[in-house]
Amino acid sequence: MFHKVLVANRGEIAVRVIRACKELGIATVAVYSEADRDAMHTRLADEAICIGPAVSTHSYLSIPAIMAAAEVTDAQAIHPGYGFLAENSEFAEIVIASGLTWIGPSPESMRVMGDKVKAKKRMEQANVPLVPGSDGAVHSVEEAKEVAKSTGFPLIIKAASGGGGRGMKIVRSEASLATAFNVCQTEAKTMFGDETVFIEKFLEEPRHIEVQVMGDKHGNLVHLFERECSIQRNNQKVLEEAPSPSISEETRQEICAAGVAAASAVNYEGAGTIEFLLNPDQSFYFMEMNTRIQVEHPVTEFITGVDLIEWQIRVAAGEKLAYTQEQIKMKGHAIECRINAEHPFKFTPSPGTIELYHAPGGRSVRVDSAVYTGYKVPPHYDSMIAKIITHARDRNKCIRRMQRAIDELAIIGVTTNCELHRRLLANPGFQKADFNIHFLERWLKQLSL
Ligand code: MV4
Repeated sequence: MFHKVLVANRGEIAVRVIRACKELGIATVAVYSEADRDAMHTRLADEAICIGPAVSTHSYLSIPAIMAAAEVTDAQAIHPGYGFLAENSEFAEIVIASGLTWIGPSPESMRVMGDKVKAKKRMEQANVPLVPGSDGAVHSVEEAKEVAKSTGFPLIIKAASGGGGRGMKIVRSEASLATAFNVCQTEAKTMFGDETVFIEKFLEEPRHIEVQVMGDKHGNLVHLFERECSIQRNNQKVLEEAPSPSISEETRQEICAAGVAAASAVNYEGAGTIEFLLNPDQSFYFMEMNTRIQVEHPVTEFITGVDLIEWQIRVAAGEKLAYTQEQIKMKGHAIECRINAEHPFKFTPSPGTIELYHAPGGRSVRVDSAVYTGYKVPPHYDSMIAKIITHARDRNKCIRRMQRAIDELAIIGVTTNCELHRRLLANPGFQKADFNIHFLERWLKQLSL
């Protein structure tokens, strides 16, 4: 097992990784920007190295600065968390080439899944269901018109190097295809340095279901069931839950098996998530794979009892999974609400000093956060300041527990989106689980707040 791990991240996920390391008896190194001198991760770690100014490109995204910090502290391994460099295969290569252990999948797995055209090719070979569309990349408007003959309209043009909603264009008619295709190619070139695009039939009313997997270095790979992530706005998740209230037990078996097949096809090691689109008729299709731990991992931890960060570290150290697929059972229901320092309905960021912070407590309420009374929420990073996760025997009890927890949460000094969560949790459509990826945006439009 490692004796020292460097956490190449900040905020709540850095605190989460530091906690897991401490419980494993591993010393920790935090890296922080000048804006995070007083941040919780900086204080909790055994050692803390300032790696640069507030701006991420010169701190949390600076590979030389992070590698220098690992060297001066003699860290054996690096945990990238999520965001920043977590899915940067060059960073993973450099970590490994420097003789350290990368706490994550192989750079090869990251590269394949990071290129959505290569990923779909690999999925096709593994018989993972794909949205009908182009056979690989589409290089011209003429080719796009050919594909449109089979997909029909609406279709969606996606950047191969995109993901998470970036570099996508929905096309509803032949007349707008040429312009959309050219814009998508140009934007892809600008945003990702790669103009490769592909086309899929656009699914109008899908849900977003994702399957958690964990693989070790000995060929063992298991799933830890699915999460429902349809409650989102502009591709920003707001509330997630496990298990999904929208799928049948039969679909659960099928979609989790598809997740395992997808991960096996890239010899996946560590924690990963396969994202699917689920149609109202329960047909589902591969969307993309995230080769990192995700923000919403705690809902899976609550229903399975598995500590995913602990197992990321153990697996990276060469340990075998302690669980067979049969031994992984799900129990009850879990919900996570992302608490952001932002206006609840305008979504404008609200940085500033937290004059008072009081977290909820009680049975089966977990708060993952890096804030405290007196903490200054910096404007430089994303606005999420806490995650409240609740667990209960069934979904209705879990909703009530979350409502109680949100009511107990006290944050004075910055505006938060607690009111959005309060209204969402009380919304009949949400309570009946009658929603898909458009639910929140449609409901907010109705509220016209
Ligand atoms: C789609 C789709 C409908 N049909 N692909 C959004 C981000 C990236 N994961 C891909 N996304 C979508 N791909 C087809 N063929 C709808 C979306 C989509 C979406 C997916 C999941 C969760 C939220 C979303 C918000 C907007 C669009």
